[in-house]
Amino acid sequence: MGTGSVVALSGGIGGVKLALGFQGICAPGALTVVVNTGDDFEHLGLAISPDVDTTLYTLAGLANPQLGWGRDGETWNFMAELERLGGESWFRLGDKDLAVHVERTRRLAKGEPLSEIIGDFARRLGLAARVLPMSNDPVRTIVETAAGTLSFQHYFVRERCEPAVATIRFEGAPDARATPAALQALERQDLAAIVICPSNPYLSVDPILAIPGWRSALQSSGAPVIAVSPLIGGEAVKGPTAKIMRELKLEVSPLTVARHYAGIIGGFVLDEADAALASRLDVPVHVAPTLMRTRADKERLAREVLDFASALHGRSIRPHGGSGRGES
Ligand code: FO1
Repeated sequence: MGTGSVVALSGGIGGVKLALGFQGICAPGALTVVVNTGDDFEHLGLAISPDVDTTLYTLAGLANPQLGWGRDGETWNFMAELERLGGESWFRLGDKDLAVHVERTRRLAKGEPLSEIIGDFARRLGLAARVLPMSNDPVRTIVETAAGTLSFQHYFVRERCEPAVATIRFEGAPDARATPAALQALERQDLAAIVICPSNPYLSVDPILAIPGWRSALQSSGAPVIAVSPLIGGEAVKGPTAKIMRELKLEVSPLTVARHYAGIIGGFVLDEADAALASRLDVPVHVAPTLMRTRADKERLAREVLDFASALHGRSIRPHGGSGRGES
């Protein structure tokens, strides 16, 4: 289809909508989705990778459309029996989903890197896109809240994001290495854009950027790095982004998000509702409808992001410190 290749950095439900748009317009093998694994945890003795699985299921057309996570047409026998036995039931694992956790846990225990396991699952689910974890090393998002220190899923699912957030940290990130295959995707000669999907910047994108190799790889890539605003008219479409920004005493505005990515991005996509803010940004801006309800919405936004990237590439606009490979 001649779009060139694309690397998308994403969390779970929000970000993967745009990844799905890219999958729809990119040639087979041209899309690499690098996924946050700060949400991963061990539960009931199983290795759970929620954002990776949400990405796999969504791109494979197998996701539960109501929940956004887990499988469509799921059954819950395991959960019901676990509850009957008095087991932990706050984190719900459907029967089909359970197979993924069991198989991932078995292969990790044998020493296989997470990226190979996920790559194999992606192939078996028939994906044309490449899905890679941000790192094969464990990184765990820890949320310091008014209710104490919480691991990510305890904060997000068990406590329903209710406790006020004071700080967020990424345990293991300083010593983690970026996934080598993901870094290689950034070196492709046909790379058209690196896209920071409209995921929660503080919970879903920051864990990726906290890994030392990622920030520098993005800064030295020859392709434009473009972030898509996760806020529309001062609110997140879904999830706690705006709530967390208020708790962190940040102005709830796409300007705050764009500034958060300063030094990395060479362009920012604002929603039409926030068009008036465009002149206040110090990176090039593209204004677009960013609400993605239908598949057509997702593919249209993906196309607009690629056109924006291509215009930036032509104008040789680089993020601060960028090297400018391949410009003519
Ligand atoms: N989210 C929930 O709100 N409740 C759940 O019980 C739940 C279970 C679950 C199981 C597997 C999985 O891959 C994801 C699951 N999620 C659940 C979603 C997930 O934990 C969060 O949406 C993400 O971590 C945030 O991106």
